[in-house]
Amino acid sequence: MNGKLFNHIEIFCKVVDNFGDAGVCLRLARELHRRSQAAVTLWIDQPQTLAAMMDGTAADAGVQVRPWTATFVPETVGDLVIEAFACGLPGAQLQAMAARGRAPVWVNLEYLSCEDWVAGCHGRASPHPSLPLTCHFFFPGFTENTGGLLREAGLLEAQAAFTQDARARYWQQWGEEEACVSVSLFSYEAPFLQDCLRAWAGGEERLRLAVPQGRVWASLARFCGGVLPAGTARDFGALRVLSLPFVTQAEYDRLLWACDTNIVRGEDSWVRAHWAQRPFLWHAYVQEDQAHLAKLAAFHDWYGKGLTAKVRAAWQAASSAWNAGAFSFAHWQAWRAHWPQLREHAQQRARALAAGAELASCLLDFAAGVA
Ligand code: TRH
Repeated sequence: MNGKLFNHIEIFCKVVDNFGDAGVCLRLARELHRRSQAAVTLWIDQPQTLAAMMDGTAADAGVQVRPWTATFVPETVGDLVIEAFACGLPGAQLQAMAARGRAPVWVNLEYLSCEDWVAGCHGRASPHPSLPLTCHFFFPGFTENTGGLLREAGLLEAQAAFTQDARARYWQQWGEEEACVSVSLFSYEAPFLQDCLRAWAGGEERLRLAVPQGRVWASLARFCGGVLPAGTARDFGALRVLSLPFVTQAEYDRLLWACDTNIVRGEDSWVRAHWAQRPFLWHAYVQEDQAHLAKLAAFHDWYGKGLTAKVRAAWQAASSAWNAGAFSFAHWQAWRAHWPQLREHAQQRARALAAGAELASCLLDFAAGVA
């Protein structure tokens, strides 16, 4: 469907921490605009979090980013209102939605998980206790009967066009020679890495560890003798640590495409790692009640399908160890040995996912269905 059913879409986003909430909402906003041509307003409590990720190209043209402050006053209420991650719409917005001749479609976008219960909850409705409004729960997902994954039009084609030359040019812009194994590292703190860093430095394989500035730098600083300024690199034996600045989302994708493997985290970089079609490890965002461990187990079950027992065991052991804070050089070696099979698997997975539902398109169809 995706026709022009909606003229104005509002998204409300509160940044809990880090970049994922903002990053997902930005992608969603762009893609909703691209697919529906609706004007999209993204209300966000920390617009500065978005600034570094946006590239100011036409993709952002149809998206208006507005600060969501404590003194929020509703403007023209959208005909589709998306509440990101149960952030709680302002009372004044709810009143304005209820006062509209025809109530807007109200969708709560949930966090991504592979767990079985997701399909059962996707699409459920919850009437507001006192206002004539109904909130609909929309769950992204990897499987059928969920809301799918964000994937902008042309993404896989762009990734496929990122050939050896583009890869070499990518590294040259950082003053780097191409010829070595490249690993991007965008995880949460990883103090357990000291053993690996020493082994990489003393190893035979030339390895480039490309690390965007962020939380994991706290764990590297001890080994590197401090945080390397963004844009600089230093060699430690066979290991070359390249410190990168925080770049736009599009540039971050190119980093993922340029690497042989990627260590990602949270929600959005996790999805992008799938589209990058390289072996990857996912550092799950730790939740208070340890709910992330169930998410991780469900991901292992889902992603592990189709891998041979040996490959799966090596990958899963590495993934579990990273998330348990116990990743060692032995995990690295066992996992590293299977990258060719894991790369093939990643390509198959991406193709299968791309044949399924795309989140923005699914959300528009879903909203049209309940309008
Ligand atoms: O930053 P994250 O850890 O974000 C989140 C938040 O913690 C959130 O509260 C939590 O709910 C969620 O994880 C599960 O990781 P994530 O989701 O990968 O978001 C990072 C975003 O930053 C993503 O959109 C990619 C983007 N990015 C850039 O644009 N440039 C960069 O250089 C890098 C490294 C990332």
